[in-house]
Amino acid sequence: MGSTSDLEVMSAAFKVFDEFGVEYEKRVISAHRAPKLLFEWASGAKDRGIDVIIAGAGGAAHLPGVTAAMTIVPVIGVPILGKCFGGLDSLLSMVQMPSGIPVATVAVNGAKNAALLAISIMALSDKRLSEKLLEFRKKQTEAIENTQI
Ligand code: RP5
Repeated sequence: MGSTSDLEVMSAAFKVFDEFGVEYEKRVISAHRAPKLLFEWASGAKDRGIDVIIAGAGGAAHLPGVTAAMTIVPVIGVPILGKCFGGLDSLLSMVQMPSGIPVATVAVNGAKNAALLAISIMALSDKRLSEKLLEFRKKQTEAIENTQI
């Protein structure tokens, strides 16, 4: 994430990974305030065995796009709701990536879905994770079907 101010929103992703037993790195690295660190971290991600990167940022939210430019590891962007424009600034910064460097962008503050999407990607080559994801979906469906109001 770009700032510690993003931590509360991004914590929804950590919760999902903890529930699924997925290991993750949790870092604050700003594309604008610490570009050299971002380069070192992102360019080495694949060799460190990272399968998917989730980048949450607000405002001029370049973090996922710049990260995606430095690695072929899939990058999921989480636009963070900031003080202006209802999060549209972050959303458009991420979703309007130029052709050739994709960022899979989820909803504003959509950290939970970012984690679930990352798990879907990892589940393609991980049977245990695939089974857990199917179980999660089953329980989610049952909860809706059994809802009484
Ligand atoms: C972005 O600017 C961060 O991702 C954060 O969402 C936003 C504001 O950062 P702070 O000023 O709170 O550090 O880089």
